Amino acid sequence: MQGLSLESPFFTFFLRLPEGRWDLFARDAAQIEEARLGAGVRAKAGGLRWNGRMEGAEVVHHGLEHTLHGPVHLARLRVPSEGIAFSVEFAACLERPLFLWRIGLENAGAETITVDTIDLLQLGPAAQGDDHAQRRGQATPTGAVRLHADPGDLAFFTNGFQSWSYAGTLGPGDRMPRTRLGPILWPENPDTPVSRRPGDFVAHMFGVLVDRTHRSGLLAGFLAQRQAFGTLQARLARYAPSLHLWAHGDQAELQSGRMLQTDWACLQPVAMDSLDPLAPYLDAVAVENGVQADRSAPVGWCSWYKYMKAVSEREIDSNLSWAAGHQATIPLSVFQLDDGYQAPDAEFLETNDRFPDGLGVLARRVSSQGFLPGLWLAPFITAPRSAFARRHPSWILRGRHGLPANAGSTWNVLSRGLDVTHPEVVDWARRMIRSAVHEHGFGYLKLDFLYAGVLEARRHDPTRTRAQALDAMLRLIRQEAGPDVTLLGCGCPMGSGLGVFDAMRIGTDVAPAWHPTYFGTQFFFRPEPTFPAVRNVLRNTLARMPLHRRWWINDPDCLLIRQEDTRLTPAEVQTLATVLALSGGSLIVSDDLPALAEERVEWLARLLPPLQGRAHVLDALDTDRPTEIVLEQQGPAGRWWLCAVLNWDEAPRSMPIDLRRFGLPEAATYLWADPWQRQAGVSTSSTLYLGSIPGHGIALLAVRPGSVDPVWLGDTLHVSQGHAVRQWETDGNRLQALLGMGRPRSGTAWIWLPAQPRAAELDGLPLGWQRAGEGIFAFDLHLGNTSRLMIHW
Ligand code: 9PG
Repeated sequence: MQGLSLESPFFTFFLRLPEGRWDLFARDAAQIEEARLGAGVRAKAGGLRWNGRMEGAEVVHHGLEHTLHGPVHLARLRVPSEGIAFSVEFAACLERPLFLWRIGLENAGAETITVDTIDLLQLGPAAQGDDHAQRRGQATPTGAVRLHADPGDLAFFTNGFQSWSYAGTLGPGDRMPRTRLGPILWPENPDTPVSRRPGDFVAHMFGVLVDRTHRSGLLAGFLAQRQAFGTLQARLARYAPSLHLWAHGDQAELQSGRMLQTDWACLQPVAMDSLDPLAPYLDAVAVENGVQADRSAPVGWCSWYKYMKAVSEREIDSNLSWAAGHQATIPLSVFQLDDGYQAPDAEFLETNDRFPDGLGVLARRVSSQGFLPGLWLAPFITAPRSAFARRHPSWILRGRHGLPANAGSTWNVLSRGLDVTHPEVVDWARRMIRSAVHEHGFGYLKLDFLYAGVLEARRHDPTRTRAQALDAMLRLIRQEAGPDVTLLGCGCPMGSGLGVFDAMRIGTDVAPAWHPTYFGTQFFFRPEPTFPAVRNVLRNTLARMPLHRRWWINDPDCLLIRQEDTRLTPAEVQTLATVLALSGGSLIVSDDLPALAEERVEWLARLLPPLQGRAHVLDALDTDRPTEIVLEQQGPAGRWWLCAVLNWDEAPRSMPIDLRRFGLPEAATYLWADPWQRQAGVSTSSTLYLGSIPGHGIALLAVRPGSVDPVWLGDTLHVSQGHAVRQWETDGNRLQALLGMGRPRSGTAWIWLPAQPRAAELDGLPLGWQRAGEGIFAFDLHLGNTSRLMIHW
């Protein structure tokens, strides 16, 4: 058989020529057979399809090459076709389990053509009634993807198009979550068919097909979204699943002699039970996009979820004074004004009469109190009848028939998107960023509704795909802002934010209710997958946890910790607080700070500073209601594991905790503490059976293997349950420890001791204790910046 092959320690690849079909065998895992490429373009004379055949293909290169992703075995082919020269590259990474490929389209004819889709992977039968597939001439069955010789229970992890879009794992009986609010809600990625059939799913940029029985899977996606947005369609037919991966050409014009090359497509075999199953792909994306996610997570306050559009200077001031007055115990750093300050006919950064002093004065006031001033901007969206829209009709994105493209019903009107390829829009956006940062002094910008720049529409520059248009604009924004400003992307097509944003919203808006609620009712709204609600925020935060500190700092949206003006039960607030804390992402509280009850201030204090690292969600590839989260910690008092178990049910539930699943080493005994329930214990079994977890509640345990020496089990001082310990020394029957969070803190600590204590002192003063379990003693501590603890037994 004619063809070409590539080998790596992870894959064997074979391309048949001239058919252009290819096979990929991952070691002990997924197999792909007879995959093929394709492309659709339009010329004056009509549509043109390349069905992936490689007649007359010339192999331009076949050998070792060094890339950003390490050494690869690479094959580069040139495939002439009617008027188009395709260049196709396949690369097997030698040092990581990644297989990469991409397609270039060069217009070799004299006339301009437009690009429809570029198909990188077509496997399995097309879904019945799948117009999209039919349009791509793909109604006939093509190749196959197999995860296991004897297929088990399949599922699909879908990544949503933009920040607010659904992300999570769905099974064969599930339907692709979609809104019932239609065009009222923001538009999703255009040109993406969303099937109503169970087991038929789409994902954006990447998705993962898994076999839940055999615990293995296959990730397919793109390493970047700079050239074209990418979509993955999956159908979970047990014996003949389908995968289609394509790049959106968006009808961008390709002039004679011009080339459009897709971002790298990527396949990665997935071991579902490894702690970090998507790591090779996620790391490669970071490298490909030059991401540096080394900043600390933003911690602060945001005006939106308490005041919404009615926010005024007075409320900013009262919260600012509270935050300044509590700086010693509640160390916040960012203070961000959200939507609601703009003048009704604002062109630029003019404020309304609730902000008589203007933004510059406000920013200076925030800075002078020691905070980083933050500002919300939505540079690519406008209300249809705004003065702004009337002044700049040519800036508004319009569809084929000249009607304005719908950007969703943002503020109770169907809003409009701006053409980010229009030089005047570019200029205006740059001036606005420059002014916000360099004239007004905002060091933190939340850039919102960014998807509105990539609506399906005609553009001033018709040669750019939507992805290219947004990419260019966002990079200019970063340039204007400068490297030091913290940029948060929101409502942003996920891949476009890579290498631009320090932080990225990774889910829908939070709200002071578990389920979607509108004007006090859940009726009709409750199933909404992306309507503001804690449930929806938690789902996306858990699903997109592994992106954190790889692609950017994840922003799970704000913490609502208030006790009033909320429908959240105390258990639900604890769940939100715990998941946000474990995510390690931005920690922005959005309450009326002076109105917080003492207990809630105390809960907030425990979350600061944010945890380092990135938690693992053990069942995120199994379900969109994952229950198990783990984050390993280390400090002077040794190693410990933060293990959280989430109860999605309304009713209380007891949930056994299998510590081996959480990665704890074998041990004769385990010691645990549970700060929310204020309990601690010893277990001789590696499965913990605690009392029941409240409805929508969470158990957050610090777990450590037992020892013969004293053990710090956990505490209510900090969510880490151990970082208050600075030094920990045992000498005979005496423990000496240095404790402190660098600020005054009070709380309870649970300590295991080899025997009953005889005396304890904190900073030289006698300290009492209570027995809290077998060998476990609870100490109420009032710590200074640092304090000395001494215990005798
Ligand atoms: C300000 C808010 C907050 C929030 C953002 C974003 O479809 N909608 O009508 C819709 C409205 C608001 C919204 C998302 C969707 O929220 O996520 O944090 O900044 O804008 O208007």
